[in-house]
Amino acid sequence: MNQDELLQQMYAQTLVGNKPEVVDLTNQGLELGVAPTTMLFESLIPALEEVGARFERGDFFVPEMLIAGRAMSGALEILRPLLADTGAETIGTFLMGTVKGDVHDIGKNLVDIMLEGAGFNVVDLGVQVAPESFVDAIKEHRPEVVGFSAFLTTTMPMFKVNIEAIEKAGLRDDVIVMVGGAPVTQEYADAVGADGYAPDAASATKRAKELLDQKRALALA
Ligand code: B1M
Repeated sequence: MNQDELLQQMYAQTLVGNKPEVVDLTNQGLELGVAPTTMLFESLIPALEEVGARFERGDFFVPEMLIAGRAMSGALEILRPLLADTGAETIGTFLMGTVKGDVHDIGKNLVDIMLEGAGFNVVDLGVQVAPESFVDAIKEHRPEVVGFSAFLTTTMPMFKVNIEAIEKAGLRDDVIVMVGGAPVTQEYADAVGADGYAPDAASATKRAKELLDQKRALALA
């Protein structure tokens, strides 16, 4: 099998949620020398985008989304150490979580991987994270950046609730707040008072570093 055939099969098997086959293809891809990022951006992510499109059209239902998500997660488990291990020095702590009411975590996990690759120490609180859990974790881990992920229009309002909880705890000036997730926009991030937004994992990492550099430069001034 050549690289193109492998990527096509990986796309097709992710689409139908065949986790064992996707895991097998991921390992085969590595043996063939296919770059982890190629598998991610040319096969796995496009497959999940198509799953979402089919769900919107009513051709797929929740179980299909669920198994496709599991297939993608199976591949990510294998690719994670390869994507995250760049040997970068630790530049700060990033506290991450999917907001209360929301169970989507694949996109968040991908952001974690890229942040780790860029040198962040990532503390991930998982999914359905309540505002008070974010506050407790800020007190415990003293992160430079806190990130909220939301993937539903119905859970995006939790950004504001979380920010208000952090303000109420007197911690707002201590942290940079970043938000993201499929339905989130820069306008929405501005409206809820977040410091930063990014549409995908690579730009989230870039934006987090920019914001951290700005904050550190201001502290020195
Ligand atoms: Co759900 N789901 N889902 N789902 N699901 C979406 C998000 C949806 C867009 C599908 C659609 O209609 N096209 C839709 C949301 C519509 C909306 O509100 N706008 C939807 C829906 C409606 C639902 C349910 C309500 C369905 C139902 O029950 N009727 C339900 C809600 C459950 C809940 O949370 N309470 C539900 C459930 C699920 C599953 C559990 C079955 C499963 C999740 C599995 C899992 O995550 N472990 C699932 C899946 C797989 C999807 C789709 C198909 C794929 C999501 C994904 O992983 N994408 C999704 C369709 C789609 O997104 N097109 C869909 C790949 C991932 C790499 O991209 O998540 O965008 P993404 O992450 C990106 C960026 O968003 C960004 O970087 C990531 C990596 O590049 N990013 C950040 C993420 N976090 C960031 C944080 C940052 C910065 C950037 O800073 C802090």
